[in-house]
Amino acid sequence: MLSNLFGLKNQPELIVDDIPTIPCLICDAHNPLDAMLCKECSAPLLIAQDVIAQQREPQIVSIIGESNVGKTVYLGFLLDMLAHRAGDFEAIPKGAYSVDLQQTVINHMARRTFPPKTPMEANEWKWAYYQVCQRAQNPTWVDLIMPDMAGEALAAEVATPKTFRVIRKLLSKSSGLLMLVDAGMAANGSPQPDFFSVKTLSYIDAMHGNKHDEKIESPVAIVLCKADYCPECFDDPAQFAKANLNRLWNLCESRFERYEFFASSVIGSLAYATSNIDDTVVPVPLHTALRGVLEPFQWIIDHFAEES
Ligand SMILES: Nc1nc2c(ncn2[C@@H]2O[C@H](COP(=O)(O)OP(=O)(O)O)[C@@H](O)[C@H]2O)c(=O)[nH]1
Ligand SMILES: [Mg+2]
Ligand SMILES: [Zn+2]
Repeated sequence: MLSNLFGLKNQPELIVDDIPTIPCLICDAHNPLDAMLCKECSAPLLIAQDVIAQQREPQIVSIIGESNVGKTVYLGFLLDMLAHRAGDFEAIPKGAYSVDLQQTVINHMARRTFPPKTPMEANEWKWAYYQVCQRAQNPTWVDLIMPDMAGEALAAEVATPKTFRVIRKLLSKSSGLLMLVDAGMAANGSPQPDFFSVKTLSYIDAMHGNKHDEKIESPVAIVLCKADYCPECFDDPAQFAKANLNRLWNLCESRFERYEFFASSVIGSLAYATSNIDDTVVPVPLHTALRGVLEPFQWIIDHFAEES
């Protein structure tokens, strides 16, 4: 099974021009054996070796959503919660680079600022590779590779498939998706979050190429984030989606076997100030209060478990 999945036999090394190389699990580029990150897409290479050594399939969870929806902030806090053993999870970062994203987000929020925008270039994205298990009677470890991708890159790939190869490969190899949708914008009556998420899911649907009566089985958690702007979203996220993101709700029901809506927010209270760089009004997070950050991830993990 492992060899079929990644075209690897017992040895991950491949000889290219007399030099032993290791193929990247995401983009298939050949890299020197001692490299930590892929030279093409910056994905962690350690996982290729671990997959062989530990004889288990890696579970890639991708966080997707439009630019500015809150992916970086959400992922940073999620990783930090896992590192604090929230929900009885145990999470081991594989390589110091895996801790960078979490550190950036926590440092900025401690200084009451939001982290900077994620660059569009894939080689500047921060990837996190963690081995995670929930301490139960028979704990099973899963490898989680979670890249913090730029929303613009996803939008470009969705609009013109195959322009961003890394994204396509990544999504096709993902065992679960966390799709972030801006609940605040949706509650204000903007159709943009609904259209963007419908486009993204229809891209994923087309990529799977399933027949019209076959639904997609990978779990998709739809995270209605910035729910502090519309607290009613916490009461019944699915009902909120049905009312405010109706196109998305319908597409999920028609094409996806396992999906669930969650409300999430990382903000306790916000203030507004004028930026000292360009005079625009910027939100200032006065304090963080995490709500609904772990739940979508827990749900994805539970649905992996169901599969195996
Ligand atoms: N009110 C509120 N604003 C948020 C929250 N999370 C993120 N934001 C805002 O959304 C902006 C973009 O967040 P970011 O994580 O960089 O989005 P990304 O482009 O999807 O990675 C931040 O600068 C904040 O202004 C939240 O939980 N509540
Ligand atoms: Mg980002
Ligand atoms: Zn790569």
